[in-house]
Amino acid sequence: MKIGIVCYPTFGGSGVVATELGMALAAQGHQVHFISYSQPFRLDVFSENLFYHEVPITNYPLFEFLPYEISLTSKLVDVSLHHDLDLLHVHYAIPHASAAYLAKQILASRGKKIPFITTLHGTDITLMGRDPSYQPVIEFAINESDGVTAVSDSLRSDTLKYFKINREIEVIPNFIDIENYAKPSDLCFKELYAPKGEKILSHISNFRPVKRIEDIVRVFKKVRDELPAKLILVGDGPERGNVENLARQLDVIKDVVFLGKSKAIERVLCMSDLFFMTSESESFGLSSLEAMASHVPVISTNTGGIPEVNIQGYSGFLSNVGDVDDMAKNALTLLNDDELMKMFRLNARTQASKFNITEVLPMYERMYSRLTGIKLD
Ligand code: GMT
Repeated sequence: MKIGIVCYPTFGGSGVVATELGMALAAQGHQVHFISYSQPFRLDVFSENLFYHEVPITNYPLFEFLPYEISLTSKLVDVSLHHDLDLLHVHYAIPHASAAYLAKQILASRGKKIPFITTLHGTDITLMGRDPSYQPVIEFAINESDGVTAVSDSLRSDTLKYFKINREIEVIPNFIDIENYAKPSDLCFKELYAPKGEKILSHISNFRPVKRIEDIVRVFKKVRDELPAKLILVGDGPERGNVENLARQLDVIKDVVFLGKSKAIERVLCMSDLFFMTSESESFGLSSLEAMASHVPVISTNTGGIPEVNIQGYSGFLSNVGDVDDMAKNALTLLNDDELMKMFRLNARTQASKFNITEVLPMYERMYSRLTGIKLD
């Protein structure tokens, strides 16, 4: 099958999922064409089945705002025609679903029929999509998609709650390739960041306010008051300054490491004792799944789709949003009990294996086959 994948190329879960999905499809023999405004950061185009097409954005003095959606639509038309694509799969509804809808109409006028799938990831529904300046377009584009998927039951319910949806939404969860997270912990070089055997706590995100990273710093302060510990923060974004200031105010800055948009995710997780996800809203929480695959228990909030991934008292602990006392208590319960920690580490890996790519990829392939009429081998 020839599949066009549209995604954001930046440091965020939807782009990661789209990229990993495309690379896995290519490994299965499908031809995959990524279409984005810059190369997705996890995309390693070294396969005869993988292609990348950049959306050129042309400026003109009249435009105060660049018409990205038009450039994207034109690119979708161009790639679909010239590479004879069978299907478009867009990740994150804004503005990808409406661009795909328009591209489909333009292609039909040129005699090419092509279905498109929209995968909803989270803030395209729960935050941005609900904004009145986007809502009617998103609702229309979801209803006009040939297939719609949501990454958790929670996101599916939110979509039905916030929009008038007259079609089916299939839940296809996010996934990981568990083999990529299989390193034994003695190869983690933990002493680089914890030379005195300190516990390593970590977090990975795009540092948006919805992640409530300041809560992590507050929890870290409470933990570090009790035992030697380091906090490793991966990613960057609008909250970085506030997080750094708070770490200074609470006098923990010397034990907080900001790694920026590092690609060394597996290495950080490999050396971590606990992973934090303190979000106010989270449709799935891909980075906590990556942590669990690396045998790292997760201290999280209980919002959105997180409880579908992190299981209370098994792979980690869940608290109400903002309850830093409970999160610190839970973190210390695990950090102070080696036997319990050992059990949670194994449980985390077992729970993550339910989301292995071998389980999830066939769900997408079956949907592609149904919509295109192309039989799978
Ligand atoms: O806000 C983010 O974390 C980025 C955002 C995205 O679009 O990349 O993440 C959303 O999609 C991820 C992949 O499906 C999910 O794992 C995240 O939970 C979701 N973020 C939110 O719902 C806040």
